[in-house]
Amino acid sequence: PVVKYRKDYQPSQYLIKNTNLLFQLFDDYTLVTSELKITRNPLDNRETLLPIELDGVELELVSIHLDGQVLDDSDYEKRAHTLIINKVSETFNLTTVVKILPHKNTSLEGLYTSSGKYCTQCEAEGFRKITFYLDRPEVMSEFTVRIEGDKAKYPLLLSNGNPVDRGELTDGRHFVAWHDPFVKPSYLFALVAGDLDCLEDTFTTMSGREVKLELYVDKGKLDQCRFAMDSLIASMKWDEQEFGREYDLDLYMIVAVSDFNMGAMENKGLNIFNTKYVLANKKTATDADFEGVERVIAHEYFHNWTGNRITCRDWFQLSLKEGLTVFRDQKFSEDMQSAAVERIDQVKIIRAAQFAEDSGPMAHPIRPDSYIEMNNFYTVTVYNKGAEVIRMMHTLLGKTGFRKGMDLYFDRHDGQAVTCEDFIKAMEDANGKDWSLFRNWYRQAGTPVLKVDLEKLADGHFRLNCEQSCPATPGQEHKNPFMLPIKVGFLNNTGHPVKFAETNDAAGVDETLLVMTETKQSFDIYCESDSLVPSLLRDFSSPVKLEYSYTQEELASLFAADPNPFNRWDAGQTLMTQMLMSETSKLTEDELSVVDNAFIKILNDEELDNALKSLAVMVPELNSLIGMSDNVKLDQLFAKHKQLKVHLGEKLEHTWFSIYNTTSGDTSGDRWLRNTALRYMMIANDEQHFELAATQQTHADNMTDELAALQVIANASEGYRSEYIEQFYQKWKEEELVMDKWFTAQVVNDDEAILEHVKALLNHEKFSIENPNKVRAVVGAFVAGNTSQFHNPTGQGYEFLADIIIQLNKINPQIAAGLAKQFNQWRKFDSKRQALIQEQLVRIKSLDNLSNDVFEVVDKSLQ
Ligand code: DPP
Ligand code: ZN
Repeated sequence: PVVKYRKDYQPSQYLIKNTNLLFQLFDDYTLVTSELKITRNPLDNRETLLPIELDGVELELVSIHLDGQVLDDSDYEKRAHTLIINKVSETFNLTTVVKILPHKNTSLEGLYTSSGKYCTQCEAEGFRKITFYLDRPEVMSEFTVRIEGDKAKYPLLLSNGNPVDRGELTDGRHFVAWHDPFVKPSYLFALVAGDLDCLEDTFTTMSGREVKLELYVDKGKLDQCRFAMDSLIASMKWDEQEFGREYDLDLYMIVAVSDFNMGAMENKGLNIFNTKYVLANKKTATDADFEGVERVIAHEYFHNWTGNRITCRDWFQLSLKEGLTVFRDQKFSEDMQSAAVERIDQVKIIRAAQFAEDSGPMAHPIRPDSYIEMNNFYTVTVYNKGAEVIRMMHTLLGKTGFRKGMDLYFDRHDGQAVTCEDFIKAMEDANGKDWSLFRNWYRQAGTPVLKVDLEKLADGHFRLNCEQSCPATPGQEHKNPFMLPIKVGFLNNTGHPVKFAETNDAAGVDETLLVMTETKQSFDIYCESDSLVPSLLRDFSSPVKLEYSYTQEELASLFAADPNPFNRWDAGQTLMTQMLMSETSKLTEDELSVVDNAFIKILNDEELDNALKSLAVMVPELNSLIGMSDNVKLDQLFAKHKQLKVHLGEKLEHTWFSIYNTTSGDTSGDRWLRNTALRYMMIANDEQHFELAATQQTHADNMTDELAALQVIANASEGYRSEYIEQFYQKWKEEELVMDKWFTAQVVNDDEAILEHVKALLNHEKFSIENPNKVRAVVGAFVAGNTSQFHNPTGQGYEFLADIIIQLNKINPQIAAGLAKQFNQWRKFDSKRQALIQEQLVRIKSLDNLSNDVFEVVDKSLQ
């Protein structure tokens, strides 16, 4: 496998002005004819014209013409992944015909079929599985596409842009031609052919243009589309209001397909979506599903400006569009839902998954320096930490300054393929800043540790001493300091928020933003109070690990009264984390009562909304605890984690019961709290409360409640399970997405025997190893969601995962590699588990025909 380095970047010597494609879809194969108008890149300053190397993978070359002349065998060379044409001029036309096999394509990259329809996925480097091309994002071309296929089977033939021609052919075939007036890189190309239902609507843009909106789904699913359409309309409006960005084509299409590696894809004018992020109605989708749909619809729509109009120069710059677009979808969700709840969800992802990645063998900066397989770098670091970095800019500049920077970025770079550096520069220039230091966020991997203490210098005068450091990561021993925005406030010794000042004579404020730019820095605080409890890093203002030696009482007082809802939640999490991760093998009675007292206060707080209450009374997830630390005693952690949950269930059983019976269930917050109560009640006594859960499952009029009940039932003691699991199955077996939930509910049971059940599910008629959603629902959910059984000391969980990775390596390398990353944390565990995981990694690495995707992950893990 070849490693590609960011430092080796050179502009492409050639560009493709026009791309003219003909797709002829036949039952067993597809013919792709491509006519490319190629010119020399004006940015190229090499002395000689080199042979042109086109990318192409798994293509059968049928014919090749250069400027209308057939090419001799000696004029070109076809290798495994490239087609090299030796003698070309400054401008020329190249025509190739290739044969491809979409029906056999299980990698779900390039052109493939999914339940009877054709669709594409080209990002990052899938277009080379369709035709020979300069498959790199800086090559932006004007596309014309003609699709021919059987009219009865494929009445719909879609591609990017606007339809410009259509007509009948012989043998029951027809064609449609498309033209996309916007130049685009190949990764944004899309094609769909099928027989689908369509929900139509329109949107009038801020300048008064009418845009047609079309949402295509499998037949019979129209009643699950309204929410996605409304989310699209809301996103279009929001981007106009918040960023002044208007949609640019007259048509916006979304097609939902069941077999999809990612969540969705932002192809110009023709988004292709995983059904999971389109289909939703109250009966089939949970409240969390609705939020997911709204977020992903918005994300792909926002890419039209941040990604499509302005794209990436090369794939090392992926965070340019992804970090920024995640940040934009986060802001959108904060405006649509509760800002605090959204922020908590965002930070949970950072702590559980991104901190884990940052401390493992695949740690990389948000702008990576090298990769073997680009697909491995669609990571929580590039996406979610990338979004945190953009958020810090927003925090430092404020909403107005950030908007100025965005406006300048759009003005300067519309229609271009640019770099992360161009984005930072626009932010700097628009605001007159020098952000040399800020760039370390783009260069350095690893999670910074921020250590803070509070010193009392005199009555009314305190000092916050801050020190930052960042652990070594692969290839980066020494780290320079980061620029850290630190939002702070204070409580006094009676647990009330107090005003304070940064200088002796300034007026008091409730909150301030400290900006740290050095390794060590101190900040003076003036406040008339005997003692202070600092509320640090409010809203998680920098993506760091905070260390402050809070006492349990201090944390309890922040948990009870911090006016910043994020920090209030976080204080509870920190309180429980400290106890769970301490050296002791059991929690003491004192510790347990600190938590249950704190919970009672939260649950009785009439000001706090139910969604925040539910979040506050959740014990930190095992993944998050593992992700945050470098060294984990798993058995001890599992035991204490269980002890805490059982204690909270039992001790507060009456409270849970009364919440369950008095909370209405009309809003998502209500349902959440009620189902949280049900979960704790079942932990306390599943025999006694079983009837409640069974009744809820049977009579629920919405999937949130129905699934919550199924989940607790599937987790109850043996003997209770099958009847209700079967009932759910019979009711929902025709709804694929509901079946995914049904599978997942069954794999998280903390029972030794669960692995056998998981294996049996792989043979279930509704399971398919070729469908990524199903793999995620069973295997992904077991590995990531059943932490204690995945890490069963026998090693059987590890062997199981390795078996699946080996099987998927051939079928779908991208999904296989994603699963292989689940082994990446192995060096944090005890030596026995380390040996067991290492054995599996070695077994995978020794495979013949190991894909680049999986190789890169296991090789780095073993280094
Ligand atoms: N479709 C993926 C996303 O939107 C990759 N661009 O993040
Ligand atoms: Zn994206």
